[in-house]
Amino acid sequence: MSKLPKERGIRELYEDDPERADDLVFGRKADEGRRGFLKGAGLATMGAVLGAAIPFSRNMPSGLIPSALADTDDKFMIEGKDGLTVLNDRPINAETPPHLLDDAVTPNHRFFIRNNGIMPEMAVRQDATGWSLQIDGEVANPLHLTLGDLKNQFESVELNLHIECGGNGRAAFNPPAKGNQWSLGAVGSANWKGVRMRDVLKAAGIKQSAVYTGYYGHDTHLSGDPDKVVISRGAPIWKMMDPHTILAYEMNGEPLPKWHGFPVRIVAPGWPGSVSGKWVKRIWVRDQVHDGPKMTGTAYRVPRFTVAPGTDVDKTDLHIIQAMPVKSIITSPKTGTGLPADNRALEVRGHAWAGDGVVKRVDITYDFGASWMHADLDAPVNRYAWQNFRARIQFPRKGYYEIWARAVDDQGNMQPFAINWNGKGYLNNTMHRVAVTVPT
Ligand SMILES: Nc1nc2c(c(=O)[nH]1)N[C@H]1C(S)=C(S)[C@@H](COP(=O)(O)O)O[C@H]1N2
Ligand SMILES: [Mo]
Repeated sequence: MSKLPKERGIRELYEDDPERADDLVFGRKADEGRRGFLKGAGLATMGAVLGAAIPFSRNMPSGLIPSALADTDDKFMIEGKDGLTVLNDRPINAETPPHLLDDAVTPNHRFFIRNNGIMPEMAVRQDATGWSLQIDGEVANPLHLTLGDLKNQFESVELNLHIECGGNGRAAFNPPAKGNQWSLGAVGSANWKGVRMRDVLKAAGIKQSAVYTGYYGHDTHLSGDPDKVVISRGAPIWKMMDPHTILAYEMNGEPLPKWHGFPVRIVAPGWPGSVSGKWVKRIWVRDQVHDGPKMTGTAYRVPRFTVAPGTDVDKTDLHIIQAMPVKSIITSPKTGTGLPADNRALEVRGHAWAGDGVVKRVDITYDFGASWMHADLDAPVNRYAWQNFRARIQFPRKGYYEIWARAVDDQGNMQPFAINWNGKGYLNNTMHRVAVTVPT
């Protein structure tokens, strides 16, 4: 029986060669030109995407991406999500178009998904029976905590915290960087409820020798090899001891959705999203920098100095990304908006965030940077919440405009015009620009 290539998704497959894709997914009988049953890896992937079986898969037209997976905008449907752009379906990676990130608090159905492997069954079933969190390594009393223990033995906190994928903005790299071609929407700021990581580490009797953590999750490797770890990253102890780094079990008042790490995930706000381990089962307290998959080599590392685009940088000249840089997005208007006749007034809205820092100012221009105005910027509702901004523009005459936004953090760092290039496509915090036409 033919099988789906292990590390490619249905979408990519259908784009390359629809006939072959159909064959692989449905096992079509070449002689009859008819499909067999949807089975194997194809079925599993579709099940994961749709959250349901497809009873009449035999009758689906061949040579097309199964229509149930694609809406009119050529976007796959993901259970519990609305309007996300799917970049890959194996593993599932989906981002939110900026105009759908307009809410002050990102709702669950609009929060981006970045999976590196296959979601654990426990998350799909939303059943935490048998789940526990192990804390071991450089601790005096290793712990095994059930969800009940976490909720009962530690003080709960609810915080609005932003998470941005380290590769958000990668699509703009030139020369291009391999990996998910995120444009702007691998970011969100939700209300997370959980317990402080530091309280849990203290309860485990964290030792003087502790310098770093490493998480392990319940997700499984795309290869199907149960011994292969998908991703295991961490952060220095000082970041883990920050009161805003939490073990979350709720997202916007609901149990963590399956996509976001049910039953428990780390939220280490302001750092690459990859530090915020999902479906977490173990936290290993280390006496050295953690060396799990995606901690070493070139992963989540950038050159210590700026390099010309395309430069091959020696691994010894790379360092691990810590805080993400200052950034903003314009969530209204949607790019391409045309104002109605006889109206030249427009409200611009968006969000800004700044890694471990605070955004001090957001500037807006609608004349290609010749002049800038200060947006009205809210203080964060708590540290590490993104900050909302708005500005009122009165366009002087009809024409085509671009609105650009740039944020400045409390250290005086400002968003750049151009990408500070690195080989893996990380940390693109260039200014977001949206187009607007004023007809009269
Ligand atoms: N166990 C596990 N944790 C993980 C990942 C993963 O694949 N497996 N992806 C990481 C990456 S790269 C990012 S950007 C965030 C994305 O979180 P989200 O899917 O809830 O938006 O989760 C991180 N935590
Ligand atoms: Mo990420």
